[in-house]
Order: sequence, then structure tokens, then C-alpha cells
Amino acid sequence: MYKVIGYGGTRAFRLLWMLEELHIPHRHDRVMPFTQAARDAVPGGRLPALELRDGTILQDSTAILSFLADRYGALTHPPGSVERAVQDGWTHRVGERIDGPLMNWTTFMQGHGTPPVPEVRTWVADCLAEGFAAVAESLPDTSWVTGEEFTIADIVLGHCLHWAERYQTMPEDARLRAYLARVRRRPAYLAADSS
Ligand SMILES: N[C@@H](CCC(=O)N[C@@H](CS)C(=O)NCC(=O)O)C(=O)O
Repeated sequence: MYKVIGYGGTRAFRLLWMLEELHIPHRHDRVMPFTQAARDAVPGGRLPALELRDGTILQDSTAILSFLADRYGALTHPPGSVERAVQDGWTHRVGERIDGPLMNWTTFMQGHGTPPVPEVRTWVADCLAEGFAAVAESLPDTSWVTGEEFTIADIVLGHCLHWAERYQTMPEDARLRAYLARVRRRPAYLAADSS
């Protein structure tokens, strides 16, 4: 059985959500990041991770989503298709424009590392606001980012918005809020959120 390693309040949520979407039974080891338990659990201590049935440990949430999607032929467009390139473009864009700045913001809020000078805090907040605006402007007029089919790119964007809301940094943007409302109607999202 697969084992998700990582606390559900982190990017481990993406893996829990994906496995719920695929109806794949799994175990969940709620290891907190930045702890000795994390360093003992996976090489380098970076979470989340997915432990396979043979003990192999996979790391990086988007790589793991791609692995599961390709392995089960679900929530992805086929490799080599134009639709896949659009899907991967979304995954990378959300990673660069929202996930990165949001991680910096969260790190400040949680007080990890050296407290940033006010100029750095402002710069990170501005990067995040610009990233949200850029993503909101390029959202297509469809239910999901590549059309009417929900894909792993939607798990990455949906999770970033869920995360932003928890850290009180979700913008008042009607397109992003409508998108998050659609995400929240998915039974697999709700199941992952309560696990
Ligand atoms: N790109 C990675 C980022 C993972 C990440 O930044 N994990 C943080 C916790 S949210 C971590 O474990 N940091 C501890 C460290 O880097 O030592 C992913 O999507 O899985």
C-alpha cells in the first residue's frame, strides 16, 4: 500500500487529494516538516514524499502527482499531446508564480529562519499578489485550467488557493474565488481535507 509521508497542512495534501481522486487506499504518516522525524523519514528531510510498496521513496509533490497520473492514466492528458504541454505549462506557472512566493510567505508567518527585513516581506507579498493576478488573468473560461477535464494541474492550483486562504493571503479575485468554490465541491478534496 502507498504511504504518504507529510502533514496534511502542507503539500502532502496534494498527494492525499490525488489518491482520493483515484480511489487508491493508502496509509498516512503525519510527519511535520523541519523536524528530526522528517530527516529520519526521507533523504534530506524534504516533505512530502510517497513511499511505494517496495520501500522506494519518491519526493516532490508535482513529480509524485505526475507519476500517479501517468501510472494510472488518470487526471492527465497523454504525454506528447498539445493538451499535456498546456497542462504542464500550468503546473510550472503556478509553481513559479504562486507556490514559490507562498512558501516564502508561509516561512515568514511560521517564523522559520532569520526574520526578514520589512523590505523583503513587502517584496514577497508583492510577488505573491502579482502571481495571483497573472494566474487569474490567464484562467480560461472553462471549469478547469485545461478545459472541462480536471487534471493534476488543477490539484496544484487548487491546493495553492486552499493554502493561501489558510494563511489569510487569498486575494479578493472573483475568478480565483469561483475556481476555489468549484474545487471545494469535489468529494476527493473534501475527503483529503478531513483525513
Ligand atoms: N517542491 C517541493 C517543495 C517541498 C518543500 O518545500 N517542503 C518543505 C516543507 S513545506 C520542507 O520539507 N522543507 C524542509 C527542508 O527543505 O529542509 C514539493 O512540491 O514537494
